[in-house]
Order: sequence, then C-alpha cells, then structure tokens
Amino acid sequence: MFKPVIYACLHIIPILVCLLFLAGCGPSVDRNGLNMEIAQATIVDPTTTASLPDITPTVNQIAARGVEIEKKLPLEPGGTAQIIHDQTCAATASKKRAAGGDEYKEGRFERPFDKEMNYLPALDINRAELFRPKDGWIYLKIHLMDEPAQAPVVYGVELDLNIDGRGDLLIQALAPETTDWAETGIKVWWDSDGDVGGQVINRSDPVGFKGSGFESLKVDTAGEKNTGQIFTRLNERGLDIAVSEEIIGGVNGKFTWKPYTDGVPYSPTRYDINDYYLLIEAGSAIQGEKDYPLKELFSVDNTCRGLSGLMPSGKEQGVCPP
Ligand SMILES: [Ca+2]
Ligand SMILES: [Ca+2]
Ligand SMILES: [Ca+2]
Ligand SMILES: [Ca+2]
Repeated sequence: MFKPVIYACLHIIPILVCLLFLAGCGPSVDRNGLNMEIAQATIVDPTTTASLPDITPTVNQIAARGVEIEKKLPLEPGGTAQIIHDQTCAATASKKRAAGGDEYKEGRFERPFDKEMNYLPALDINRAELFRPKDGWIYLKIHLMDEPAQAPVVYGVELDLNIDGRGDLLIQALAPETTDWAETGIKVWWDSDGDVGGQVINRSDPVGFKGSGFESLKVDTAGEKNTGQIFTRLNERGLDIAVSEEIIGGVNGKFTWKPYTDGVPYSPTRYDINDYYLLIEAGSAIQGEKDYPLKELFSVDNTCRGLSGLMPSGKEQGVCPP
C-alpha cells in the first residue's frame, strides 16, 4: 500500500531539490571571481516553432540496492537550427593542403590531414548544427566528409558557459556505434581552475602557455561516472550529440559551442592547443605559408564558436560572424 507514496516521493524529491537550489542545477562556472556576468544580454528563442513538452527530471539513481530507475533518453531534435558552415579540404586534398580556414592564432584549425599531409575526410567537418527544442536537451549535429572513424579518434564540442572566451567543458566522444542514442565512450572534461585560454584569451599566447587545461574528468560513461547527461548516435555522415539542458544552464542557458574532431587525440590538458604549441611547432596546412607543412598539430578540425541564447553584442571574441 505504500508503493504509490514511495514512487511519488522518488519523483517529487528531485524536483523540490532543484527548485530549492535552482542555481546549483545550472552550470557552475564561478571560480575565483572569473565568472563574467551577462546581465544585459537579450534572450533569443532560437526555436520558435517547437512546442514545449512536459519535462520530467532526469532520474538516474538507485531506488533500492541494485535496482536502477529509468534513464531519460534524448528525443528528436526539432525547430530551427543554428548552422555553422566550415571549410572542407576535399577539393585540395590531392595537393596535400587546405584551401583556407586555418587561422592558428584565432584557434581555428583546418587540419584534417595526417603528419604526411594525407587527407582524412572522417575528420573534416563541413557543417554543424545546434537545435534547442526545449525538451530537456540541446542537440548538436556534426556533419563530416566521411563516416566517423574508430578509436582513438574523438569527436566533440567545447562549451564556454560564461562566454568569456575560455572554454569550460570539453565533451569528447568515440564514434557512435548505431543510429540509436547511446553513451558510447563519452567523456566530459572541466577546466576547474580557469586557465584554458592562457594569458591572452582567444588568441595564441605570443610566448606560449602550458597550464593545466581541461584537467578534471566530470563524466566518463565507460567508468559509469555521472552518466545520463550526454548521449551520441550516428547520423547520415557524422554524429549527433545530445547534452542535458542542465549542463548548459537550463532551458534559457547562454553559451558558445565549438565542434571539433581530433584523430590523435591530444590530451585535454593541452588546451588551448594553440597556446600549448607555437605556430612554428604546430606547422601549417596552408601551402605557401612559411610553417607549411603540418608538424606537431595535425589530424584536427574545428569551427568558429557559435553563440547561443543571446544576441551578439559585438564584444564576444572568437564567435562566428553573424
Ligand atoms: Ca573542415
Ligand atoms: Ca568560460
Ligand atoms: Ca591564448
Ligand atoms: Ca585548467
């Protein structure tokens, strides 16, 4: 006879906890006073056509010893997408060079080549999309020039949750295995001490900078650590990533997103990579530049930063042009 009460409590308690500590349910990026306030920002609803379904709290806890309650899965992305187009290298691959799009000092990489400048289409992003249907998840689609490659290649997105130009979270995923949502080889790294970006934010530090980068592992699905927040699946020629809205500050969260591919992969502790390696060490994918060909930094691609949840003020550095 007590079963209904118990189940009701199991569902209501997480909601009450979230309401009481609402701030604690959003992203926690306040560290050492580095958190930037964005009080004047204008909220933009990027998905005017999507309806607002009932949102049930993520239930991923042990109800009784050994009994796991249901895990909430992402749904289907809907509404209008924010789209980032990216340079591709297919047309210049035979000449072992990128046509453009590699702006090292700005952290823009167009290097889907191995160290011998052989083209790697599975690493070449040509488009990325962000959907925010307000169903508890945000959805990213990364479209590549070939099917995603197997481990150790990783795909993911860097999120800047307070839009200060320093990435806060680095989501890394191995290639999904199917078109169904799953938690395949997903890790999320956190920059707990705010040194990503070095001493010159959004630019290569002139003398280089080697800090701790993204040093804290927050999610590790293989190790069953904080699961239930990030899922991936294959799409037509790439992958989809679903991220719980709780991670990005709730349904109206403001952030920037920067998709990337990494065939090496580089340690998250080396971010920002264009601070870790000087250009002369990293090399260049652009023929004719003095640092051509690629040297220490190869097999990577990324895009500019997409700005989500607010109108650009013009002060946000490193974001995609409107
Ligand atoms: Ca590309
Ligand atoms: Ca940041
Ligand atoms: Ca820097
Ligand atoms: Ca750090």
